[in-house]
Amino acid sequence: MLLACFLCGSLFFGCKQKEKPEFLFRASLIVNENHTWFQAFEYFGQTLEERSNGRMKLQVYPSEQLAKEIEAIRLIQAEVIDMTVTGSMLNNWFELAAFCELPFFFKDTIEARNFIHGPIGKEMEHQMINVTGLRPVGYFQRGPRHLTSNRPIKHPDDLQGLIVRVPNVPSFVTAWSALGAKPTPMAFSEVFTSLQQGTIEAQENPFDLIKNAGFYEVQDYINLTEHVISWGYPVIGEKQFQKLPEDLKTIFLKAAKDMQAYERHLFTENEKHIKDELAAKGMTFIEVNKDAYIKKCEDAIYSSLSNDMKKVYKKLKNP
Ligand code: CS2
Repeated sequence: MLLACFLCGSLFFGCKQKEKPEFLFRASLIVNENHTWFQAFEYFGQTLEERSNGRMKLQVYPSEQLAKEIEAIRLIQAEVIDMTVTGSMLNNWFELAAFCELPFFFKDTIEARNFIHGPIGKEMEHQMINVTGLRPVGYFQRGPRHLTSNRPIKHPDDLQGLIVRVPNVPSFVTAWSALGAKPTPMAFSEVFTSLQQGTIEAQENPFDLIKNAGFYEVQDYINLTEHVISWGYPVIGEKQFQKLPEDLKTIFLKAAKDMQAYERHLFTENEKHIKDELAAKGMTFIEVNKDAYIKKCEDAIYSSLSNDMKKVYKKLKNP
């Protein structure tokens, strides 16, 4: 082995070059190795390497090991790392990103998809590149977000004062405050321990993340609030992307397209049994009074928007 490396390194320069890629990307994800995003990124890495003959490689870091979501965005901007999956967190940089996860806004994934492919979705992608320096290279559809807790919460009146962890996204804080809870922004990787220690009492996420992070060990109920229909964008730093020669750019974008299709397949398959799996882990599902939830927070969400955003909101609600 040593001899082989020696020969390879000193005699056959080409062989050594193959080991060290021209472009090594590092991706930071919030999820662990069992999640569809991680598996899709691994697949993406293999595809990049194969199709570029080893000129491009990808290292994928799970569970916020490399950085929390908001730090990952900053590290990509600083060119320290290269990729992540993000969405509404970008609301901390530009307003339009709030639509990625605006509570009780999209009714279903069809509405969400029309938005993504429509003019405002395109404008959002444009702003992602120009304002935040992150280039979206596809999107991952997500399941609806639900509230988990240790007591049933059918009606917003049941959640008075409940300490609910939310991602660090302004519209979540607005919505959960209006509903009567105490929203606490926190990084995803800190949620499990905080639930265990009781510093927070509840959290909200789609079924896949509830399972992936093992929240069933510390939460008994899933209140079927479906309060957010959303998606996430796999992104690469724009500066990093622009450093690629044209042939590698083409390979990169095509591989990203294939990753999106692969993830959609994994996601669709997973959604078929995820609810049963969570039930088998001991979680109880609670039907909620969704109208009461909507009524209690929609005015607050609308009022928190800027005038420009209010116009977009109205236009999307009444096309
Ligand atoms: C996740 C995030 O932290 C969480 O709860 O579900 O992906 C969240 O949706 C985002 O911050 C999106 O940018």
